[in-house]
Amino acid sequence: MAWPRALIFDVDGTLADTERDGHRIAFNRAFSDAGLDWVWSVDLYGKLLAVTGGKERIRYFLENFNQGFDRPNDLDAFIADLHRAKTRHYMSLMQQRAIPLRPGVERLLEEARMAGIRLAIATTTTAENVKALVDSTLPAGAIDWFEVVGAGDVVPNKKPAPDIYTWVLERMRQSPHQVVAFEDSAHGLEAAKGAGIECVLVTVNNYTAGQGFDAATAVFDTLGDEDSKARPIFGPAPGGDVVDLAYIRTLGPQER
Ligand code: XBP
Ligand code: MG
Repeated sequence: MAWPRALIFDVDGTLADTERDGHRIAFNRAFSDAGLDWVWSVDLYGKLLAVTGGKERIRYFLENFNQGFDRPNDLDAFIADLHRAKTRHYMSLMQQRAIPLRPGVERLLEEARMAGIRLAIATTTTAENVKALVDSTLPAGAIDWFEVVGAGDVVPNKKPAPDIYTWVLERMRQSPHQVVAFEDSAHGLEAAKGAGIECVLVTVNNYTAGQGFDAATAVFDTLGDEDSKARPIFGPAPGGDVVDLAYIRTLGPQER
């Protein structure tokens, strides 16, 4: 049977560099709207990325970086409200096309579609945010390229827990041995591996470049495109200049 059967993509940091100039800005706008004097700098945000999920990240901030804050009685509701406002700001940033896709993402998605390889998403962010990013960066209706979108709170435990990958694999009725996962972070890699996915390709970014990726199949700076070669950091290098299906197929079980 042809391998791989499906490609499963993380979103934040993998499809696009959304954290620093997307999510972080949206959090800060939501804080400001709520009359809070919290400002998440680029450096602080890097520390807060230790925790995935926006609501979880706000709570982690309060527990570790803002212990003096006079908490409201219903902290859960307070965080949920802030997070809803943050999602609105994030979606409006996407509508302004604030963040492009990373090099090679659209190329590989198109190649997989032409080859009849199934596509899916496994992310910690909300489904609305995924759609807003896809709508702003790919042709109209491209959200339907992804058969399954596993996002946000559909599972109780976010990455590095394997739950979101397991959820997506179950809905696709796909064995983890037949898919390739694309990630940008150590948390994402751990989640994919935890769900039994053997082939995980990592493209690092400024926030994740220093993390440990020994369990990855290969690590690159980007997937590479016509005018920007994929630079291999770890694992087998592609024969060509980009991460494409010809390269991915060499990573399949029959070749190992
Ligand atoms: C993404 C995240 C998310 C986003 C914010 O991780 O950690 O928390 O930063 O999204 P991954 P929400 O790329 O591993 O999925 O605020 O919508 O939760
Ligand atoms: Mg990510």
